[in-house]
Amino acid sequence: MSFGPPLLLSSLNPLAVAGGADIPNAVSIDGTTLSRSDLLGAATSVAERVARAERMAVLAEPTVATVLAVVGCLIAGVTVVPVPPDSGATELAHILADSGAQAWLGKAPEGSELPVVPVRRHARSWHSYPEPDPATPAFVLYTSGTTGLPKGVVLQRGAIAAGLDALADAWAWTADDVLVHGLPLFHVHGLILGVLGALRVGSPLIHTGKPTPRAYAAAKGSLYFGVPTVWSRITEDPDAARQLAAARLLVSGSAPLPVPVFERLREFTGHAPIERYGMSETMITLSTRADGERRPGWVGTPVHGVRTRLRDESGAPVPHDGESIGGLQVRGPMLFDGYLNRPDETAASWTDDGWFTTGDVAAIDSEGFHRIVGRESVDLIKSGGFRIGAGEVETVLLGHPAVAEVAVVGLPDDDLGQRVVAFVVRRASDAGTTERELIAHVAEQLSVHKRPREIRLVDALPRNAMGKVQKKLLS
Ligand code: MCA
Ligand code: AMP
Repeated sequence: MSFGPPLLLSSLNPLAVAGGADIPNAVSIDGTTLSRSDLLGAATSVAERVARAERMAVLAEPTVATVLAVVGCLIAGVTVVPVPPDSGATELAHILADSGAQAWLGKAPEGSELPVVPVRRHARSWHSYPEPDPATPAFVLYTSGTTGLPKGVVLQRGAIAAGLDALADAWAWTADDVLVHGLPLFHVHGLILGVLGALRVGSPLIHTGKPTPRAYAAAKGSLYFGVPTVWSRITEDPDAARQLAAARLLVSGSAPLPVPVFERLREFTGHAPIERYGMSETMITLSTRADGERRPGWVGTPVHGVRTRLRDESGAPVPHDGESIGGLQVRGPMLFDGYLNRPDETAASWTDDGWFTTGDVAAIDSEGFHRIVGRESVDLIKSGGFRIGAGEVETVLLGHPAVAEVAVVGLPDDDLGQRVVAFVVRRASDAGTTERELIAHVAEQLSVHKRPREIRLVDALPRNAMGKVQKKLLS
């Protein structure tokens, strides 16, 4: 049993904090700032309340309570299931049933029957917990596949530690940085990089609530995280953008950063942004480096411990010549431990010789620089950095009595990268259900970002001779 510095929370080492390594501003969120000792004391009191549990659900609003709940579980070695706070009924029921979460920690959504364990911000405990085994699952993160309901990605503590250390290396991220972002706390980006990264490295975190240009400018940090939509909106507010000139590093990820946005950011802030690539299943595997080339449209080289390769459809190697494209496969210590309760889908995502197939298509040049060309499947949509499965939205729409047929696609969008659009054929018997009603129906069942931005009512869907919908013809 080890009582060393907590693996994922090095800056919260109880001995060091008691011995003077406290800082007054470890985490600022939701209008509240916690010192390291406040955070450690309050989170350890959470740990005491959950220590005998195995898996807890956390309604991941951007609040102090969420941070304390997550940190408390990690101190106690309990697995966290972060739940999007705007989950609709179908999604919520699925996440709770599939994850086997035993209780809510902190706030619970209305109507949930699970027990609730409160998070008390002013409670304190200084109990010392042994460090759990690195193979202990830290999180089950729900993420969309091409079909069906979201899958639970199991991420172990050791994988997360390796992933965060690789980023600290690539970005020269140290305790001297002040991290700023306003991303949701139920994904790798905002939660694991954006909260645990700061607590492992020891840099203060300012969470802005929403990632607005004004809030980013006002925060005056050194290291900023954003999805491309956030960076694009910042370049549309040149006054806010100019205030980021004082930062050290601007980092973009979760979706492709359009080259014009890269160029405008450079023009207004003086910074060529760092671009990095990852997945819920792999954490971040590729990045440009603080001390290296930042090439617009390219996501850099493998981070420490990662290897990549390209394969064509028959499984044959694709040359790394910067031009040829192939399916991107990765290996590395930060990869997930499988999809919860889905051994077949887990097995299908790995090659026989142990590489994870990302589902992304890429090119690699002779220097090891990677360019992400797109996804193999049109059924995984990225909108505002959120991953949305077309099949999940289609199933919900088909559950509406007015809908006879539906095809959901991601159409190009200047602000969001892609926007969710549903092509719907209504039943002949339907008496005029509106687009708005169908959008509201999706919002009741799923998270709000999965709502189609647009419903197009059509007489028929384009199909091939086999009857399969030709999504590429929908635009
Ligand atoms: C949205 N609205 C709608 C609809 N859609 N209203 C009616 N019908 C619709 N279909 C509403 C919204 O609720 C909102 O209302 C308003 O319109 C504006 O919405 P939107 O344009 O979406 O803007 P936003 O709400 O400001 O969101 C943009 C965002 C957000 C902040 C960039 O998309 C976001 O937080 N993205 C981050 C995703 C992320 O973190 N992904 C990481 C996963 P109102 O104004 O009233 O609220 S990827 C990952 O973790 C990997 C490892 C990686 O690589 O990072
Ligand atoms: P998620 O699991 O939500 O993190 O989504 C992962 C997917 O986001 C990847 O498989 C890519 O398709 C996409 N993605 C993440 N980062 C980038 C990036 N920098 N450039 C292009 N696509 C990205």
